[in-house]
Formats: sequence, structure tokens, C-alpha cells
Amino acid sequence: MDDLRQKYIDAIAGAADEAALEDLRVAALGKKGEISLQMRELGRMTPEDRQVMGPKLNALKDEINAALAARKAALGDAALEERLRAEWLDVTLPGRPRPRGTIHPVSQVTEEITAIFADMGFAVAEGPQIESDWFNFDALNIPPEHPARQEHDTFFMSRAAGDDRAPHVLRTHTSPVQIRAMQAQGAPIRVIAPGRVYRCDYDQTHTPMFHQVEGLAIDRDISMANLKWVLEEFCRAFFEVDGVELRFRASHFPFTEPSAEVDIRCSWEGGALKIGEGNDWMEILGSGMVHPKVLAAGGIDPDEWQGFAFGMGIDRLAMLKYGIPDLRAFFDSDLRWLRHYGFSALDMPTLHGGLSR
Ligand code: 2NM
Repeated sequence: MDDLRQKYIDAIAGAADEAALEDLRVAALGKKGEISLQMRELGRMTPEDRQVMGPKLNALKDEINAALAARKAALGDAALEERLRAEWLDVTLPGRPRPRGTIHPVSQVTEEITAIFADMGFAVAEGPQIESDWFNFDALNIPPEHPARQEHDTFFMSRAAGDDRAPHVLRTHTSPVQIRAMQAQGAPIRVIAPGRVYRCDYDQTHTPMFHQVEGLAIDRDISMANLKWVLEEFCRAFFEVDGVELRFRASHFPFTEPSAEVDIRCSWEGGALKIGEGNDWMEILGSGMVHPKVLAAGGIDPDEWQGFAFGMGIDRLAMLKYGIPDLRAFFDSDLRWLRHYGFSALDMPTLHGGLSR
């Protein structure tokens, strides 16, 4: 019995894995196991021998079961230790390098403007950058002989000789998008149209491609008062200043009547622009009540509906808000400029989060 005991205790202590342990359990305690066979012998013993051997065999069986369980636990611990050693990770190491691209100020400001107007119920409308001259001019009350048609420094699409399709241009403003939106949705309507526009002009303050956002709100009883409130709300939210003050100056656009240019109160002390204080005024946008002919071109009955429209330059708004001095650098694709003025890709503008954080 001592030999039997020693044999199994040693074998269990040396078992390399759970499978070896199971083999030992079967060899000792299985149906035909050595200890099981011995226990079956008990029946043939004298009562005196059985009294001695019975408890000894039971104790041996318990001891081997306990040794099996202990070895199994030890093997499990060793396996866990090995995994902990192999899968060790220094969580204080720097993270993976982030993508190094940044959001261009024009994209950031477009998102900010969109969030502000979305909050006031304006949807975003889009349209083609190559437009027929009807959508870009005629529909906006700019007939062929109108001087504004020359002032727009239009890029004309070239046409092969004999091509008699309608002349097309690179859109000089996003107003044609508003015409298309009116035609598609009818009244009432509330949309903004942000996007690229093109004019053949290049100097300190002009690039041949730039960005504009225009807004349009049409209903049965919309007035200049609604226009003023919407623009004040916009400026308050965009410049993140409570005390904005706007000044409406009578002006002229072919597509609005009456028309107003809008100035914002500001100061330029020490070369730094401050919005909402000081004694200077800076022009920031154009606006007015949509001309009846423009409503008609959009398929909307001017006897039943009226509304306001406005337009502003996104690039200039980005320069003003983020203190970017040179417009032309916007489109140079200079990585150092983009890293300096760009925004984090994960920092999306929201009204509740503060637009520019
Ligand atoms: C401006 C100024 C005034 C304008 C007009 C329209 C349309 F298509 F609805 F008639 N959209 N935007 C508008 C009005 C644009 O930009 C300086």
C-alpha cells in the first residue's frame, strides 16, 4: 500500500498537464484502477482484515483525489502565470501615433455655420459647381445685358464649335443652389447653401476659388425683422460673443429688394480684432428680401410668398474668427500652415459643446 501510495503521489507531482493527471486518475481510481481493484478485494477479506484495510484504502483514495486536485490547481496557476508573463503589456507606453491630418479652417467654419443654422431650422442644400448661365444669372434677375454679369468675373466653360447646348459657367455664387432648392421643394422653405464658388480674380484679398454660404427663408409672412434676428443670432453664436451689434446699410443686389449690407460693431485696437465692442464697423454680409422675379424663377408664387436671403464669405469669416492673416495661404496646401491653423479631426463643432472649443 505504501508503494502504491508513493507511486501515485510521485506521478501526480510530476504530471505535466491536465491530460496526464486524468490518465493517472483513471489508472488509480477508474473502474479498473489499481485502488478500485483493491477495494473490490475487501469483500473477500476476513472481517478483521477488512476493518484494517477498508479505512486505509479509503484514506488513500481521498489522499490521491486531494493530490490530483492540488496538482490540477497548481497547473492552472502555472498556465495563468505563463499567460500573464507572455501577454504582459506596458500600459504606460505612448499610444499609437494619431493620424496627422487636420481639418482645414474652411471645413471647420463650414461645419460651425451649418450647426448654427441647423439649430434655427435651416437644411443644407447642394448643387453643381458647373451651372447653366440661366441658373447662375437669369434666374437671379441678372439678364445678359446687366452690368453685374460682367462684374462677376465669370469663368466660362469652353464649347466645341457647333455645340449649341446652353452656355455653362463655374458658378459665381451659390444662389443657383437656392433656385434649384425652390424648384425642388417649393414654399415654405428654409435652406442654407454652403460651397465653392469661382471668380476670375486673384490678388491680396481674392482667390479664383473661394467659399460662400447663402441662406434663404420663404414663408407667407417673413420680413426684414426676421432677417435681422436670424443674422444677429448667427453672429452671436459664430463669434461666441453675447453683445454683438449689427448695422443694416441700404444697398443693391439684383436678386433682392430691398437689399442691405450688414456691418458688425468691432474694434481694431493694437491690430487685434474684437467683435461686439469699439467704434468701428466691418462689413460681413449682404442680404435682402428675395426679388419677386427670383421667387417666380424658383417656381414660387410671389403674390403668396415672400422671404429673405443673405450671403457671406466663409474664408473671410474663418480669417476673422481664427486670426488668419493671408487668404492666399488657404489654398497653398502647405502642411506647416495646415498643422498650425488646422483643427483636430475628433473635435466636431456643436452648439452645446462650444463651437470652437
Ligand atoms: C447675397 C446677398 C443678398 C441671395 C439671394 C438668394 C436667392 F437665390 F435666394 F435669391 N440667395 N442668396 C443673396 C442675397 C446673396 O450675397 C451677398
